[in-house]
Amino acid sequence: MGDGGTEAKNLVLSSRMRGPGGTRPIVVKLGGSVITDKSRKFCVRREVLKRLAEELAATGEPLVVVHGGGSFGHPLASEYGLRSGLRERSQLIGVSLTHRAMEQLNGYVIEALQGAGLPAVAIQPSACAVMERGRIAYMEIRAFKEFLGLGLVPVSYGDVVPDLARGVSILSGDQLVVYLAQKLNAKRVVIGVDVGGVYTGDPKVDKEAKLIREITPEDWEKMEKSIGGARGPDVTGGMANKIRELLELAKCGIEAQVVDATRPGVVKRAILGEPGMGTRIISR
Ligand code: ATP
Ligand code: IP8
Repeated sequence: MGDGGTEAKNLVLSSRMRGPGGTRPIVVKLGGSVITDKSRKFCVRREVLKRLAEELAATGEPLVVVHGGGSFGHPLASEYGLRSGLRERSQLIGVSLTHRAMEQLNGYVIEALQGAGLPAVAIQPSACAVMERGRIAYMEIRAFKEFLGLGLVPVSYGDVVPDLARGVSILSGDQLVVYLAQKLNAKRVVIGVDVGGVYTGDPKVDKEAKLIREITPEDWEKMEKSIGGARGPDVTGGMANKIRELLELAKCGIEAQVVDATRPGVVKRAILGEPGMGTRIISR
């Protein structure tokens, strides 16, 4: 252990020495379609999580991890009609249950990351974000910055959060990824899903669907109609909404790659900057 006081002081000093811009992290989303079975309520894929955690740890990069709701958050948010906000008191228990389910899934993610040797720390969006009409109006991100600077791995997730106009809203992991990537000046963003990237149609339904290698804000209008939602309950709009969010990021010059996180090694390679996998969301 050594001299705790001096060690802590040194760590703080070395994080300050990285300068005002701090560490440029890579923001990684572990999709709910990957870490849970979206066709079975509350079904976590522990083996997949373990493998992904080991991949993340092997990169040695500064990371911010965000995960989606999968079969934990979405079924409850849908059951209690939380997508369009609060209309009656009977929904309040749904807010509590949805948040609790997300905390449970987050617990599995944190455990897996710790198991792989990563110093992961959960940051609860409902305690630091406020939305207005479904968009983040304010979020306190100082803890993300400070933890990153110390070499910790902040881990956040899609959540049910206060909304100034609607009572509550569902903050998707995708909107959160984009917000954090902008505020933390991310080097890049990697989005892990359970398919090979973005296709001309849902590849689970349309066997003829072709992988789209790149999407730019200019292409999007032509493509938008064919890009569908998600399989199973999903209150945040599935693949099409993911791309809409990521295009905003591309406009700020931060590239995102949507990759198949079910294939071993792909997430690690994407984090390390290997091109040519999945779909790049970019701006020319
Ligand atoms: P979560 O929101 O729980 O985190 P996720 O982000 O991992 O989940 P989804 O929102 O479920 O993923 O989106 C991935 C799903 O989108 C795929 O399983 C696929 O079936 C579906 N999909 C629909 N249209 C397309 C498309 N054009 N290209 C690729 N996948 C598509
Ligand atoms: O799965 C949604 O986050 P997403 C979170 O990233 C909840 O869209 C609470 C359903």
